[in-house]
Amino acid sequence: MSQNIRIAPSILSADFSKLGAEVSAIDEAGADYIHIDVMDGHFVPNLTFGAPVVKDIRKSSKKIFDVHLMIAPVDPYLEGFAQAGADIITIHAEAGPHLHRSIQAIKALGKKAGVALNPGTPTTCLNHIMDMVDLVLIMTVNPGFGGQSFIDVLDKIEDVRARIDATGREIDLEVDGGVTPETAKQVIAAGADVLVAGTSVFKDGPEKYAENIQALRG
Ligand code: S6P
Ligand code: MG
Repeated sequence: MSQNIRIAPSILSADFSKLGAEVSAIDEAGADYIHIDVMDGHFVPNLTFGAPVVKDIRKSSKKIFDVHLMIAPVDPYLEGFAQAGADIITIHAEAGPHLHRSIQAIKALGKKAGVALNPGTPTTCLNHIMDMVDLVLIMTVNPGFGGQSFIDVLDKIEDVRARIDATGREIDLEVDGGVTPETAKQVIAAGADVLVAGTSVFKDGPEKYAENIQALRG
């Protein structure tokens, strides 16, 4: 089966002193999605930015804004990110007790809904929501920081690929964390079709972004 591989550079690894220019640069370098890591210092041990920053960088690219909310609670903030220009809003299965209701809320805002699973979270949490989601994000690091080493959950990616194929629906299988040209081959072979990458895209400066993105396409 030919996979439509998409690359989603994570702006967590960008130069925050010129974030708008960085978003434009990865857009022009061939990014398919712009992966935006929102962290609250509570659900994950790091802080990044909120909806106002997403709103401001929205004018820097027309590409899909793939917003990854590593926050808890998540429900109070969904509308703000939707209004800021998110196209996909991904929440963590571990972030609260009402995953089904949170996904309903994202869909009601007219946005695509993603669900993220940390490395230790079993795929059984997908059992009752596969007919609602547009993206499943399999974390291959424990979230919070870029530049971490890849955690091998390839069997989990294969499981989710089978679950997605069984639905007959168009659902992205996104992988996030420690994605390099080497690990990209492995996760693509396991069934992933959207690859998040920070360090391996943003290293060596803007003149290398296009080459770095291409190197991940396998
Ligand atoms: C968690 C966050 C990720 C990272 C990702 C990309 O840390 O959800 O999106 O930014 O790990 O960074 P890297 O350097 O691992 O490719
Ligand atoms: Mg992320």
